[in-house]
Amino acid sequence: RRAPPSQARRAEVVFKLMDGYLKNDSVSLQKAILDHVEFTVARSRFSFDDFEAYQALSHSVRDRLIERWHDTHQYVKRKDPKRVYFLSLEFLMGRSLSNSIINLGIKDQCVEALSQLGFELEVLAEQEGDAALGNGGLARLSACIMDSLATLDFPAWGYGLRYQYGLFRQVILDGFQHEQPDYWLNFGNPWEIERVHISYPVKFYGTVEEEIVDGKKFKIWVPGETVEAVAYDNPIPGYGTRNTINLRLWAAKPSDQYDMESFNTGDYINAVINRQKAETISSVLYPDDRSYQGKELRLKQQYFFVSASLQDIVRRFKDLHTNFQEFPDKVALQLNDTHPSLMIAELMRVLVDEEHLDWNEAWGIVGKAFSFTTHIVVLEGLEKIPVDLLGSLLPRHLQIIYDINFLFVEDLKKRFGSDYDRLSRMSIVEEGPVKNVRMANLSIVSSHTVNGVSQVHSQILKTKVFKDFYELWPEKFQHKTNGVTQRRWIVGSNPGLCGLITKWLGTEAWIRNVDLLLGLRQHAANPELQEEWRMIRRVNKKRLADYIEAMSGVKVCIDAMFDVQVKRIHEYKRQLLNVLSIIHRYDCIKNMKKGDRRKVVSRVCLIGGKAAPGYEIAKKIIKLVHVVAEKINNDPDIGDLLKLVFIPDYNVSVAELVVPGSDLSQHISTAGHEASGTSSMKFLMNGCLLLATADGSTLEIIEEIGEDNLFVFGAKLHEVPSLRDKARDFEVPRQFARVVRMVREGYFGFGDYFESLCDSIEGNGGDFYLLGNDFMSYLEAQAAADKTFVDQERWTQMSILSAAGSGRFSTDRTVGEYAEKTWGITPCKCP
Ligand code: CR1
Repeated sequence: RRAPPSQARRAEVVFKLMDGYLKNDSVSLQKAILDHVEFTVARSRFSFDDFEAYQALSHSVRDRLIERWHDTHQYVKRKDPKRVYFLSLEFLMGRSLSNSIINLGIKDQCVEALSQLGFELEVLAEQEGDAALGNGGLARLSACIMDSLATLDFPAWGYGLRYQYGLFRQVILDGFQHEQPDYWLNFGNPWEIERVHISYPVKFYGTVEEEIVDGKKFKIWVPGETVEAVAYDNPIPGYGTRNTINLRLWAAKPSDQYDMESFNTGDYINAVINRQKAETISSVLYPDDRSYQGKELRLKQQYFFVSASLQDIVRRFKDLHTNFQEFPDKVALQLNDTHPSLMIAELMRVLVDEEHLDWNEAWGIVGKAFSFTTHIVVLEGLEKIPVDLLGSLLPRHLQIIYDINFLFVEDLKKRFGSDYDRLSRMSIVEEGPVKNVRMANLSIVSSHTVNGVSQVHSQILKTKVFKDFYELWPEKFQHKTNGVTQRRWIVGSNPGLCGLITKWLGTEAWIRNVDLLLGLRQHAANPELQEEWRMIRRVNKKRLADYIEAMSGVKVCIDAMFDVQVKRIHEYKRQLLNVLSIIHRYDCIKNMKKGDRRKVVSRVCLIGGKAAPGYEIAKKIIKLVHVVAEKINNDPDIGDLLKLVFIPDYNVSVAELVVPGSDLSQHISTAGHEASGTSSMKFLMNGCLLLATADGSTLEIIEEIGEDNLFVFGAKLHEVPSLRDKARDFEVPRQFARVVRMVREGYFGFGDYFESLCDSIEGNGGDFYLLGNDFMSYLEAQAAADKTFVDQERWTQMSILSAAGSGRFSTDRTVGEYAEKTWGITPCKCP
């Protein structure tokens, strides 16, 4: 074989052939699209449909992303700054085409290139399926954070899992939720790059033995099973910058060493089938966003993710460094909730068992590398792993966790003596009939910082959930209020509003510097802006109304107030409270004299969201929405005064349609239960008014835009415990009792089926989420919203002030704070 050409010789050839970067004018794009139709999609240039055009366009865009992505890598590698690794088991990316085109700044050119070929960008964008590799808030936050990290030029990587099945599709049959698999890769995914050469073995099971190296004893883990983790890279472009970072997702493949034994028995076919089982590790996303307790496959996913990511990170570090003391100067490891927290034990194992550092040295490095964010408010939500399960799957890690805990508890004893209650609360290992590892305790003990996702959430962590830890290490506790990216949530999903904002601010700079939105405040009362603002909102409402009609058959009037609650279905989020108030509204209209109906403000109530497949009560709430909707929408007496529609299969791209088209959006969790909430921020940015409880990030929204500019109601955080204590003496308001009775007694049908649902808010000692308690103040807030809606000038002013005050809720601000206060990284802008 001939020797490969030298690097220099190759570079000469490459430069001769290249006439620079790919060009972004419309003719070059057109040529690229046609080339991809012919050679990538393998259809004829002279005949291809919308989907094929989408594929070809996507590949043309992807080529441009890859150039920038290569440049960014090379540049960052040369500069070798400290990088942050954002570790998350979930990323809810949604669609990529429009977002990439916007961030690359080539939208106009693409529109032009396509129009001559007879295609429309908007139509092609609809061809793309959502990448739904996550459940809800936590996962969408990860996606928004990636956009901001790229835009702000931070040297950052995202790591996650490439599930073959994303979050289930919600199909409604006869008003009931059914789950269908989301095999999202069926038609290929142009946004990922398979890196067959980047793969790592990941080990499971086996035993721990000892080896002696240079006279010293070391532990060595002899695995029972090995699978291969293969990298799939997803370039994430920044807006208004060349920087394009990487989201690396791992897929499981059988390893050459996987189960060789079964081949020796001669049953070749079954041995192959067995091997294939390795792939199940990354095959499906767990659809329950709050409990995974005790599932072996889930634990396998976590470790698979952790092990592959850390091998990759360590390899990158070792490319340029030999001394592990420098590791924390180059690497910040961000734990997105406890899901990736096994990486703590894994890093200890790598440093001690493989790199042969001594324990204390390794522990010092771990403590400087990790930071931990929790997204949970209630103690019961925290993740625990049964010791038995952990010990069998990851024997060495269990030993390490025990050792970390032993040293930690010894330390505690020195400080707190024999305060055994405290020690047992703080211990990483929970004693009891089933011994568990408390992943949050492990994360706090091992990280240099811990934070909640809103001000009040962080306060609750300090005073309740992690009180003991706060008393021990007050300096570790920080707060970082969540955000959302205005690139997707205004520029992408609401182009009309984007243009209007730019016109009135006289600059596009707000797309990178969102604080500039404050400049809208001074125009909020300007009738000219108000008029244009309303026009744009109307166009969005029309688009949403068309969608509603297409999917539900219900025709809605766009003069009505579009009142929306879209999010995962949970008792604490209180969709049930919303439905009950809709029943109340219906009941009131029915009992009104005909003449009084003229005063009623028409409403279109939209509710959407998925229920975890095993969450009975949540599923009943979905059914209730449907039966109530059926009754109201078909009541000729009601007409356009009230409509109720369930939006099925709520996901990122549905949100992009719903958010810009709604007038009022509801965020009505019982105070103290929503860690932050992020959809409220999207609605706010789009000039939608909020109807909300004083919970999570709403408190900061109130601070920012003023209480007069949204509708707030309900029990306050400090009142909740005593209200619960006094629940038995609470006299349920007549109106509340009446609507619950209507449900119970079968006014909408299915009375028996809804009995347990009614019991959950009325039964003995029930109503934990205080629906009855908040009902009257909720109705008052609803009435206030009605009253304001009639005064369109006032409403529009509030709408403008909402958008103007939304700058603080951009992930650009969130990420900037993490970079400075938690990760210690600075921008590294690719020239
Ligand atoms: C919280 O419930 C928060 C997001 C993002 C959620 C929500 O209030 O806005 O995280 N938690 O921080 C979650 O999804 C699995 O936990």
